[in-house]
Amino acid sequence: MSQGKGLLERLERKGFSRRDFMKYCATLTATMGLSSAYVSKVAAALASAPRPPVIWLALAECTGCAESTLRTMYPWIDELVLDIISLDYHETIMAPSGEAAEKSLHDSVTKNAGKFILIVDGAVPTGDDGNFGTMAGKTMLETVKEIGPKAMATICIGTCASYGGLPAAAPNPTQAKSVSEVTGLTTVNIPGCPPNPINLVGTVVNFLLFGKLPTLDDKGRPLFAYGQLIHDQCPRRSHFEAGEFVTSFNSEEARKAWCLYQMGCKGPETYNNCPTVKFNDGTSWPVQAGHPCIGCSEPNFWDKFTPFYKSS
Ligand code: FSX
Repeated sequence: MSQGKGLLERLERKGFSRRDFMKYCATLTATMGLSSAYVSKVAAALASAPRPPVIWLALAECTGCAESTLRTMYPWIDELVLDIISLDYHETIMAPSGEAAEKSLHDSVTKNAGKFILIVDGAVPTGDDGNFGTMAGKTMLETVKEIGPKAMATICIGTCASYGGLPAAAPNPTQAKSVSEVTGLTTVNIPGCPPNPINLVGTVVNFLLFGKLPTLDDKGRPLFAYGQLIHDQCPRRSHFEAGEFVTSFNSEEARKAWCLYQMGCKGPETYNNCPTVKFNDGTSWPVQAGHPCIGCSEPNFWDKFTPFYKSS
């Protein structure tokens, strides 16, 4: 797909300025935990670094991960995401279909064996020998087990691929599992239901800048994004410490200011950078909008955190 020469020129042709681009680079640099001295290096990596070939498999999921990655508030960000990688296969957005799509997949795997990044969204159904999920006449289970070991690295986008997520919720009729469980591979996990696309971009840019994937926590998550609890970064935290809790959303004042812990907020158990990065180009995030965190980026989401509106 996109072969990535002259990113800035293409963005400018679409009406997006260098200033927009540098603003995004500054946000990305801060998100990656790098000092502002790296902003120009991040910009250079985005604009000109060689693009790693990427194969993106969509398994059992709701497509929210692709939506959150590709349908951002400013359309040039999806261009950016698609431009920093050489996306050889993504069945939802690629032009070829049927046998031609399948050929693209296998041609890329053969040509780039050991050199491509595999991105997976969605869990892997394993019940009935994997027959709950098939693509091109093969089960998702067969496909991910065949392609995963040939990749240089595997990045799981979303909680489903990372830990099983919603498809693995009880009673888990398809026996859905995470990518690492079925392949035995160590995966880089970017959980969230959906995840924030800037954390994917940060992971790939870390690779472009430093030639390696970012440092991970013990659940496979990049520390730059998942190193702190939501609660520890939450602007409502002072109200938690003062014991001022919202028990119902019955006033605008309560919705805006008070701690949502007694409404079931899972911020004290959930690691993610939502409070600082936010969604929709930094516009807002669930707790800012008055909704408790539901712990969507943690292992065992959904079962562990339901019922959502009850404090644990
Ligand atoms: Fe899961 Fe993603 Fe939630 Fe949906 O691909 S993390 S159900 S937003 O789409 O996998």
